[in-house]
Amino acid sequence: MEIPEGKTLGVGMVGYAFMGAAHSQGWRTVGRVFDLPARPAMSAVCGRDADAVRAAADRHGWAAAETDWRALIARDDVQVVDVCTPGDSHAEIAVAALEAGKHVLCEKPLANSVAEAETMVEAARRARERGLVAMVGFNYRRAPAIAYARRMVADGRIGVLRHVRVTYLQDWIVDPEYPLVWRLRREYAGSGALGDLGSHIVDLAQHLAGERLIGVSALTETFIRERPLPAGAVAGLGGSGAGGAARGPVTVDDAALFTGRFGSGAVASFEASRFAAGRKNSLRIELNGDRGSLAFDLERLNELSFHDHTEPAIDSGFRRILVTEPEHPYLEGWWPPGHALGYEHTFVHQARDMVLAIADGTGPEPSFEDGLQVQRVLAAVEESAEKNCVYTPYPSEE
Ligand code: SOE
Repeated sequence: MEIPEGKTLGVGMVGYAFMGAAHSQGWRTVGRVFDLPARPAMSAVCGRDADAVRAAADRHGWAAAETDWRALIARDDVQVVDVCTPGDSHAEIAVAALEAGKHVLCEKPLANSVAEAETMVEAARRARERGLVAMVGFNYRRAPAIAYARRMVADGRIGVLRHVRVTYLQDWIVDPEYPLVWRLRREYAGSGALGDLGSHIVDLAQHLAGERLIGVSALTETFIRERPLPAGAVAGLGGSGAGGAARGPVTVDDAALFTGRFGSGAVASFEASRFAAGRKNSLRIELNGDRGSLAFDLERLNELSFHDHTEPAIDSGFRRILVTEPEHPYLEGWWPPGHALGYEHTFVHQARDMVLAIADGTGPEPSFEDGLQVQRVLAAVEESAEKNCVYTPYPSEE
């Protein structure tokens, strides 16, 4: 796609809550840090509440505010539509934007069902013929240490992969009186910890392994089945916002645990939970191969732990790689070595990769196709959990 006159790329964002704020940070910063073929312009943000969206526009640096996403898509100063709404509206907005000739960045998980994700992939395929880019926002791929780990695995530094072990743990709904927000309702979120956290770790596991899962076996649990309906706006994850007297059913999982198998024969284990007291946003991944191991912990996201199993055992062990050198992925634009990055920078890198994909016309990564594949894994996990194939260790009583 040709970059428009004046080398700016107008962005319009739908949704402005937590993810909208994170994406805004990315769009606002990216042109100052990286040399790009076009500088994103934050043209307009959209939300249903006129006062709230105007306030969000002012706070996050958007030039205009819209209350109808169709109007946002139709704007001449919008070439990229960034979808940061709950999952139930991803498909409708993304497909409409692609059909209107706009590039699309869509928050994860791509959709709330495989069927919706398939529709989005088909729209992206048609749009691609017109030079349009459709990318799904698995931002953790853009932590420099994860990108570097990917390179190390691809370069054979850990050899033949045997294990991937991933956990993504939060604790913002441990309190049974925490209100029934949209993330706890299937009609808005599609699933619970599984889609919200599990989608990230399925994507990361497959991205780092360089291959796809071919089978899963799962169990899910909803610990608290009824919660108070929110009495007003609820701010942030586990943030303020009281529940009222009325209660409603929680219709998603609180935790999802599953194992998986890759085509190569490597095996993986996954745990996604919102009930891990004390774990705020703890994402850990470890890969074991026949030549070594790699481990990443989001709470120490500028580091990788690397064990080289080819070294003499007497000296070997895990050592820390500080991923802050200019040669490390994404680091060329940032601070001198040792000056650490954080969560928000993954969104700056995401914006960078989106602009580069648009400019050089390459297929974006992760694509809507990748998002659909993750969606298929999530659906397989749900199906396995529903079938509940459990063997008891106790002899059955006749
Ligand atoms: C909520 O669990 C959430 O905001 C996820 O939706 C994000 O994808 C993750 O980055 C942080 O936690």
